[in-house]
Amino acid sequence: DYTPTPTDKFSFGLWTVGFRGNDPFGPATRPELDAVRAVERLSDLGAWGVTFHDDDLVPFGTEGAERDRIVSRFRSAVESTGMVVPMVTTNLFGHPVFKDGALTANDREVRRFALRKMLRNVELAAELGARTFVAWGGREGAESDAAIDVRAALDRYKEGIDLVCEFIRERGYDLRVALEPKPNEPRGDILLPTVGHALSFIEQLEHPEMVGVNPEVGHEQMAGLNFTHGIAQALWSGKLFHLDLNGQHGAKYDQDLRFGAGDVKSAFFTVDLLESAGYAGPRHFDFKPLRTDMDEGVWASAAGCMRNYLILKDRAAAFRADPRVQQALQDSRVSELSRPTAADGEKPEELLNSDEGFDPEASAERSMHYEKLDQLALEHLMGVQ
Ligand code: GLT
Ligand code: MN
Ligand code: MN
Ligand code: MN
Repeated sequence: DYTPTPTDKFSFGLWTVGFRGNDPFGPATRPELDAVRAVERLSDLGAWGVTFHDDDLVPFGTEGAERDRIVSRFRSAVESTGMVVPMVTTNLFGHPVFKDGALTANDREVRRFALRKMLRNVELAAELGARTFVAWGGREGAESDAAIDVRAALDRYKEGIDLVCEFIRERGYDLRVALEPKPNEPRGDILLPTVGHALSFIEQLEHPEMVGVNPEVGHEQMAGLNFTHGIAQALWSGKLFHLDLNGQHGAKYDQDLRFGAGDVKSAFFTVDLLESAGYAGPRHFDFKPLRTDMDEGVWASAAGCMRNYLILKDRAAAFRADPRVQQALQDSRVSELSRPTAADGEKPEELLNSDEGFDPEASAERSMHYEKLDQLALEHLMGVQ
């Protein structure tokens, strides 16, 4: 009946249900949400985990006893509800000090401050048992190409992530880093704009095995890309450490709709991939409840994310189990792609000289039957059996 339980591994950022509705044209429409209430409500709804930015929990600049009090109050709520903190991330974009970036700010003092903030937050992440440390560099970028030396910025980005990894290793923490790509917003252009850019960057790091990606549905779609293909390549590379599920309608501002709202056909194939590939990580939602709605809408939105995931999981399973689909997949020769192109041990020289009597004209006349296959997917998605 699509009721989530902790075994579904659904997690939410404090900043999602805590979003107060402020946008570039108007202020907050909802009051502040207490972190303990967020944990309790999410747990009641069937969520498994809660994630946060340092500043979501402990307001920027809060130190000493007050900080400790806030953290221990939160930790008690997490423990008493049986929730976990699978991921922690750092706010390196909100305070005006980060207006020109954090790890890649032109001002070196800002970069050093950003790293201290990040390293302190690594300590907190480890203290709360998190296994993934997300790094979203929303302010790492530029509006003018005259204002940034991109190659130097990538050197500094690498230096920063390398220092974080070195710190994790020296402290012996069981923590991996996940970079979150985004093409633009809030900067005109952001560094590491897509999953592909991030995967290539990771190969240049000192400890590439410690770093993966945290792709967000809407961020890839803002760039006009296929999110499902992006996470498929991350899975293929062993780099899908975490992910941000939400909804987006094509190339426009970052909508952060609840998961399933937006491109629902893409969401269907995303869930189909995650479930069939055996992705074992958190199903993390990064969305913003609409600013038109008050408290009950916040929880309807959170519940909707999980319910939509479970409905799509059910639809995807029905799609895979349907004998008509299995026949259609066979007619479309989808599994033939898993067969290597060369024969076992075959050399390119042998392939070059192989004469199989292949007739390109006859082959070109064969239909792939994808229209029928895609229609079956759509009908399962729409609930027509
Ligand atoms: C911010 C951003 C998200 C990131 C968060 C992690 S912060 O809300 O819009 O996409 O996942 O830093
Ligand atoms: Mn995100
Ligand atoms: Mn987003
Ligand atoms: Mn966001």
